[in-house]
Amino acid sequence: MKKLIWIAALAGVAMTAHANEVLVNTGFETGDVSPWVTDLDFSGGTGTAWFATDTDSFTGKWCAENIGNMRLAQMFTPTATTDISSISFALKQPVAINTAYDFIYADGSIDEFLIFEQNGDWNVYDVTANLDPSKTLAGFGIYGLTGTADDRSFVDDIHIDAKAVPEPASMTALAFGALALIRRRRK
Ligand SMILES: [Ca+2]
Repeated sequence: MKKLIWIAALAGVAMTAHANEVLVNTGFETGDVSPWVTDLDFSGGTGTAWFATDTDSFTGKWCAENIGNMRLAQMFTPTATTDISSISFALKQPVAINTAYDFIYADGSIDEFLIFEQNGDWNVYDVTANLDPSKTLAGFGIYGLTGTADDRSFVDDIHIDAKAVPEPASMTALAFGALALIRRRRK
């Protein structure tokens, strides 16, 4: 009985640890933003592109920082939104949160959403519900801001979790099970 409880506990841990993470370097703990890139700049050339910093973080030691309004983006293996279980990120803008994030779809379209918040501290946003259920997600982007007394933006723990797919071994087991059923029916 004790063993069973342990297995259940371990399974629970695995489920919350982003086992099927679509993104790479989700928490910037490499000390670098790569393979994230600063791919758009609406700061008129006055800002500082996204970089890794250990002066602040939501978890771990590092996060990504931007001064000005630029987009931090990462492209990945296109994944049907119906295969995505959750998408979330932690964001902090010292004065007031006033930003946008992009769902970059495989068909070339971009859905942009705005966030306004007054507390100026770290907040976690679960934006799963905004995914278009008819599309395939190929990238994610998030923006900094301009026009406040402190135009810094910090992001951390950007997660896109895919739904668990059966492992090849269990797929084979399923296939054999199906074959056995078919054979039984034919008899
Ligand atoms: Ca981190």
